[in-house]
Amino acid sequence: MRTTVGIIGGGPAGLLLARLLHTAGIDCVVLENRTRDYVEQRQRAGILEQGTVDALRACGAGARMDAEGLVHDGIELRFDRQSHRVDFPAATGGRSVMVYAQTEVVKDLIALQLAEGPPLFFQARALAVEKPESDRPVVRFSHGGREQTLECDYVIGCDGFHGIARAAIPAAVRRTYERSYPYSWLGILADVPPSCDELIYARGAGGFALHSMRSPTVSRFYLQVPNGTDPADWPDERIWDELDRRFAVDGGRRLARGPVTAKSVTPMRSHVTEPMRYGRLFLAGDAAHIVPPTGAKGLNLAVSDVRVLARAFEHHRRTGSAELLDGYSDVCLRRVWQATRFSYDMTTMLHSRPDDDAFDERVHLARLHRLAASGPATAELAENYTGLPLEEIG
Ligand code: FAS
Ligand code: PHB
Repeated sequence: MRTTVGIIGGGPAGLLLARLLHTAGIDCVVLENRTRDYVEQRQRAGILEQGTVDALRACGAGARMDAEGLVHDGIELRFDRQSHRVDFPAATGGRSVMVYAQTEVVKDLIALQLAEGPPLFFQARALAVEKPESDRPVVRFSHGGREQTLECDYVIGCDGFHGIARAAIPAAVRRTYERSYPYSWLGILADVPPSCDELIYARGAGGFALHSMRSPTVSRFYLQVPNGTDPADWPDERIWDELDRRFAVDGGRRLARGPVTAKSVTPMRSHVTEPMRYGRLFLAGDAAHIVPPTGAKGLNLAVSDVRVLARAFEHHRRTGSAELLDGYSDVCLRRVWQATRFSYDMTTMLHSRPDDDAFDERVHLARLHRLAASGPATAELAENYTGLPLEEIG
């Protein structure tokens, strides 16, 4: 098999890149290891930055998002039993975010691709990227019980943190920056209407909690838990009691309760791989970087990577110049490090470390009080949360 751009991974990065290249008339193929059902059901992100919303609309994948998504103009911060709202449009000159689950974005992109192309192969596991430094790289993959090859002009690793593409960059070239946090998130899906109109981020007694949502009838919560926590140790009653404890504010009400339909534990980590390109191999999304989800950046960073990359490929096809392709890694890494910094700040400000003492607790609360009291500090959070402008690349 042969194509111009071989894409490994059918998550948000791979699927959106395929859509953007296809609509620019650049042929590509997506190899996805899992089944369609698995990819579409995998519970992940929930918040889309304005730039992500614009990109999905522009490539014809925004109709259901606009019909079913929830536009949010702010978030609520809770700490010291107080509540503070961050008003996004007031602080950013009109930007907001969209609550529309990653599962739904993936479903919309898959439906489009199966209807209009390019080729999307499920249960097609990439085994290796060969000759990435040549002008004819090859992806060796297994599909339908057979080992096959995909000959490309370019290979894009959109295969997530546990994929194989990153390792195709020689260790002597690859630089890795990592931070593991001493806590995890217990993610909870519950069949109950949200008890709030906008997301609530809380630094409460006992640790962090987040009240998000998936629709007017389905709520999404996260609780900070110790690393290695077994979800089975958290029966519904314990979940609801701990959520009420962490969201407690003076004069507040208990949460509406309902059946928990899914729960899973995700460790918190930051990871950046530099460079995001080696020869004809490019990395995009979680294959290159991971951020703790406190800043709702993971999915949105994947989208900004592939927007930059698609623009670079389109420029190359139109002008023959590889200038934007050559600038891809540096342009993306500037944004990746800003998102990493923001996610680190949000995470350390809102979570309690096991070794935190009373002094640490007071300093974290002072950061939150300053953020709530200072217009510029609030605006800085709103700017980052709704998404920094995408760097113009020609
Ligand atoms: P993905 O991991 O989504 O997709 C990679 C794809 O490549 C997968 O479908 C995988 O099956 C496939 N693949 C892997 N190896 C392959 C191979 N050898 N051959 C072929 N295919 C292969 N972000 C947020 O903003 N908010 C959140 O709340 C949030 N929660 C998360 C919870 C979890 C458990 C995880 C893991 C991530 C979470 N994230 C969150 C981040 C997440 O949304 C990612 O940023 C987003 O999925 C990135 O998309 P991709 O880069 O496409 O990677
Ligand atoms: C989610 O709805 O899954 C979500 C929202 C905001 C975050 C993380 C996750 O910061």
